[in-house]
Amino acid sequence: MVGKFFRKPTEQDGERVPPGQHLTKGFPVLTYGATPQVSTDEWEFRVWGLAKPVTFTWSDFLALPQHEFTADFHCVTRWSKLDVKWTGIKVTDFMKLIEVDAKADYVMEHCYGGYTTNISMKDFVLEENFFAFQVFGEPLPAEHGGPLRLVVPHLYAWKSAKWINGLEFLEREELGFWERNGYHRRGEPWAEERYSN
Ligand SMILES: Nc1nc2c(c(=O)[nH]1)N[C@H]1C(S)=C(S)[C@@H](COP(=O)(O)O)O[C@H]1N2
Ligand SMILES: [Mo]
Repeated sequence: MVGKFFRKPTEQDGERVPPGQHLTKGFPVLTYGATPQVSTDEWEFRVWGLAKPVTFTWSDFLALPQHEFTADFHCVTRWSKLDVKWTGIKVTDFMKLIEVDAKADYVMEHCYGGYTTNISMKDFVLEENFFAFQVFGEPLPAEHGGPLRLVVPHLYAWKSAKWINGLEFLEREELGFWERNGYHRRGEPWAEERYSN
């Protein structure tokens, strides 16, 4: 679909657009189901499974070092948006707050609203991954996952859980919502890991 909202990659950014993707200048909203409305007062974030169980509040998150991130965003439905500007907290900084069992090789991301998506520890615990609470200098709108979402730039955006409210650490891989419904367990855009075999 190349038209009003989509443009062909220019030569310059062409090498940043994974195969089978089109650039969009807008910022489409891709949500399965209703948009949860969660205030920062009631917001909680839980850790469980192969980790010491603990619950964090909004102020616990805001107390962590805050950074600006610029990242490209690739949806498996074939749109990509380059240079999204986010503000948030590094996954690696958050991980310093929790005690995870050495046997935990996988993580299930849990969200308000019930969405889940799975990721390996190798793909999750990276300097470039972050929890975002602002986009383009504004508080993250509810439709884009506010108050807080995960962003995992190197995988398709369905791994970037909106309204994330928990991490479940696992020894063996389990499948999240889209992964149980035919999508790839990992979802690396450059390898076009779109669907499970
Ligand atoms: N909780 C939750 N997170 C989600 C989704 C969802 O439906 N629910 N959709 C995913 C998909 S398929 C994409 S492409 C991105 C879209 O993010 P956006 O709506 O901010 O563009 O969020 C991902 N995270
Ligand atoms: Mo998506």
